[in-house]
Amino acid sequence: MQNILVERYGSIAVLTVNRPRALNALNTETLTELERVLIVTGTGQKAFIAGADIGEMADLDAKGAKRFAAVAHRAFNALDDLRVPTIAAINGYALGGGLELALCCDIRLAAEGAKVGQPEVTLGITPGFGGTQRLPRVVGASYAMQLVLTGKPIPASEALRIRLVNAVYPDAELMDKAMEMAGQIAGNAPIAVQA
Ligand code: DAK
Repeated sequence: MQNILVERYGSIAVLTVNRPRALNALNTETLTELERVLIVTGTGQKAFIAGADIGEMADLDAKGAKRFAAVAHRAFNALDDLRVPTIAAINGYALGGGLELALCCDIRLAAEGAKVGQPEVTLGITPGFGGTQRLPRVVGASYAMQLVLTGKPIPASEALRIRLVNAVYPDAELMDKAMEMAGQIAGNAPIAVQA
């Protein structure tokens, strides 16, 4: 596994999406590597995940697009269904498929410098990895419509205001805060937490 790094700290696992060259964009290889984790984050200061890999998508025919979406849906549903609590530590851009992946996590924490959005419409496509369903469940139909229809990303402060993220921290503190929360959860009775 090169595109996904997994580090374990006792009972906490941190999954880092690791394609800094492409701002951690999700290609088929990365989607296939997605595993079971507690904290999900991206390599570097700039991006959590900048979206599905636009370069890979550009060459897809209809069958290929269907396959690409199926790989993503399998990976994202597995994350969503995970019985282990999951925290997205949004350390930078979470756009398109990146925000959709964060939406599969139970809890979203963001760095001050992060920007989140569903810019697919600006590319002439719609969110394809579950955002049309999961986003309105979190922020309500109206804000979901705004994000999906304008395609305009919003800063972390605005994401907090509409409760898309639970908390915003200075960039350098995000991982410590995520680890602290993960530690609190991991310290609780596992069966109760799973239930
Ligand atoms: N895919 C691939 N490469 C990406 C990328 C992406 N999503 N985002 C960034 N990169 C690459 C850039 O191409 C650049 O590579 P080089 O040119 O250096 O080789 C490198 O990362 C650095 O990016 P920038 O030079 O652009 O950095 P900036 O700071 O200037 O800008 C940015 C950062 C995040 C604002 C910008 O990179 C950007 O706008 N990126 C694209 C964001 C985006 O549009 N994401 C959503 C993608 S669509 C489906 C339906 C829909 C979908 C999938 C399937 N089905 C029904 C099948 C769509 C899903 C999406 O996620």
